[in-house]
Amino acid sequence: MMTRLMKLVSVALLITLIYLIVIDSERQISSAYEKETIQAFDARLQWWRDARFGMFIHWGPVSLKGTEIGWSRGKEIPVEIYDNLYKQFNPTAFDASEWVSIAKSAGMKYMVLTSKHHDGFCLWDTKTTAYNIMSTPFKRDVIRELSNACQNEDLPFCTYYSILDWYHPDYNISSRGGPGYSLPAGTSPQMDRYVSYMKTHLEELVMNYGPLGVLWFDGEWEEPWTEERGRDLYAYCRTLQPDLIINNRLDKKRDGMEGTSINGRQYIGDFETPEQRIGKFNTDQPWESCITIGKQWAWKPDDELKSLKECINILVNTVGGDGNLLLNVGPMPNGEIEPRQVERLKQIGQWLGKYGESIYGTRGGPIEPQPWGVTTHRDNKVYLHILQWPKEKLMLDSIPQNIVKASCLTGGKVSLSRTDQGYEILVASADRDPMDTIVVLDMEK
Ligand code: JFZ
Repeated sequence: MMTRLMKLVSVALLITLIYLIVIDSERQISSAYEKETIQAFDARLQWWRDARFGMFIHWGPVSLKGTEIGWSRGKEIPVEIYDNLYKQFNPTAFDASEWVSIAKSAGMKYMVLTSKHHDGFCLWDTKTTAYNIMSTPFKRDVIRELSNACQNEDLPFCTYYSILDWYHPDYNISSRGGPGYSLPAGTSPQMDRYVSYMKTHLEELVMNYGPLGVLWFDGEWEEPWTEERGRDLYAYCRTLQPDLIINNRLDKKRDGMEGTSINGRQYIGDFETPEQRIGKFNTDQPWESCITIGKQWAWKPDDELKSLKECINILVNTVGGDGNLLLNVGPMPNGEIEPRQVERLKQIGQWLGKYGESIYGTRGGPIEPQPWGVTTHRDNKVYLHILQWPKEKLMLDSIPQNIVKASCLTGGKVSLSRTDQGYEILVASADRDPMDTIVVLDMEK
């Protein structure tokens, strides 16, 4: 006969089991907003995953110096000089619709602009601080103009926001400061007060300039930021706009520049953020690599640009790994994007104009990245992006279905033969594209 204790224990076990099954079908993080079914999560991220390619923009008064945004404060540029650059910031050639049309000509499907970087300067008309664009000789609300231009052109407008703020006296880094940091005399930092300052910013950005596509947080790694604060801020932002997409940089668990989360699915935020590198193949967790077109995030005179081939290589390898690419440009102090960069972006856009069907709306795989290249797929089509032809034959041994037809998107003929080891693919050397030979396979299903 079962004792009462045994009954109690088995009921408890049953409840735990039911709980595990129910909870397991949700993205398990914590607050009400984070408990979302996988279906709802996928639906919310769909436009962004389909987009695959966006423009990142790092801009501010620091472009006057041509040094790195945020990081050069107190390093290459003394704090007193850095913090007064805004008084000369007058980018009269800024034209929001021009930036939008440059992004479009590059084939980019969304735009992420720094509204506030680590230096604390606000690119919009905020009521919270005078340290903003309206105090410059320019006196035009850049975020307003750009969000309007994006809306007019159906390009989702998104914004980057730095949690850490080396300018604001309430941001508590008395323990280990940023570059050149010293607390202003007589101030006593107060993190709770700083968080409400941030929340006002986010409310302004979402409610006055939204709906936003993505809120791209950064600067979570310093001591004053905690996981609890991250969780609270995530819920706060989703309350402002329920379908907002938020990156993983308000959690404390980011694994450095890899940008992945130490606990897999258990992180606050919707996607992972590898930085200056292509993320690893991952079809479970959404991810986005952010990579500069040159070497610096903010504008640098004569910065060394990536070649067209490098850019295409990065884009293709990213999408083949099932990620998005956020390619960064840093506009000049006069408000224009540098012509060399515009030229490169147009070349990327021309390539996408011809071969975009193998990128947009696809997912990475089914074959994981190989020494010869990567694969993408949509419906019953698989795209082989052959970046580096193997010396011998190109063998596909892990294609799960029968191939009905093979053609070459980049021109020329494909010969396909079936052997005991799998399918063999051949494109004559004259028909190979040095940038990327794209073979389209029509699959049975
Ligand atoms: C961060 C920013 O610091 C950088 O300026 C840029 O905005 C990028 C997209 O994101 O990059 C980092 C963050 C942390 C470190 C290095 C670069 N770090 O801790 O070494």
